[in-house]
Amino acid sequence: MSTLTKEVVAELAEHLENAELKAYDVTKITDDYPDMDWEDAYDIQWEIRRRKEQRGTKIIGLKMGLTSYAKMEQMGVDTPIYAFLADYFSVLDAGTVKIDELIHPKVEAEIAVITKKELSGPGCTVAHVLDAIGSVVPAVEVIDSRYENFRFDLKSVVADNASSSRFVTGGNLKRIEDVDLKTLGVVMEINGEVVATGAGASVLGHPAASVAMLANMLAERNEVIPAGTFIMTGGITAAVTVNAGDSVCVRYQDLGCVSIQFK
Ligand code: OOG
Ligand code: MG
Repeated sequence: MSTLTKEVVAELAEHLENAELKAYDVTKITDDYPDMDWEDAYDIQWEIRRRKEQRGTKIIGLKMGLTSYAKMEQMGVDTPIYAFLADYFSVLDAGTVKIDELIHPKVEAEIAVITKKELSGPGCTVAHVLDAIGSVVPAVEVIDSRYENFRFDLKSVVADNASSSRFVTGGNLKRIEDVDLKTLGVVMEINGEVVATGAGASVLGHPAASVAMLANMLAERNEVIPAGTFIMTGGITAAVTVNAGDSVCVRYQDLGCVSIQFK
């Protein structure tokens, strides 16, 4: 049940999208709308998506967030959420992100998949997902909450497109048959120093469970995951703050490295 009017949803979408596009932080929207609910929060996110598409931006994938206990603990929340990925979020492997285009970026190591069959909920399971995934690819996400000091509650962060801002994929692509998503290890290095390590199982016990949850959440809005969708399954480790001059490199077991520079 929504509680906000269409006008307020449109206003909050514009407010949060402007903060994203112009890189300034804002107070969390639940301070002004404490009674807003989940549906309101996703309505705002979908309105931001609609605004971007209307301007010609392409939506090139989906992501899950807050799917690992490390992330939930770091952010003080307990429920995974989803968001969309716009074309201009994508950065080339070994590419550079200009830090002044962002507010207070952090990086996360993630496992991404590309589906080859449509997935729909309710009732989508790990088995359905494993059957629908074509390939697995390493990804690093740059998140950049539009909220002051990265402090938010779940509804505020859902409305803010789950802090999405940039991402990079690279390394080697593998067929799902050739990867054990659960034991797949990752090592994150910043300027040559190991800052975080983890394995796929940190993501809801199995990264495919994250995709199943996405299909089931989308079903609540009568949406499906079309075949050919790129999906980031969520940060494996806690997110790490980056500064200008930092060089981030994440190594994935059998899948090579993904790197990104901040200037
Ligand atoms: C929300 C986005 C979380 C992930 O992978 O867990 C996310 C945030 O922590 O700002 O992208
Ligand atoms: Mg993420």
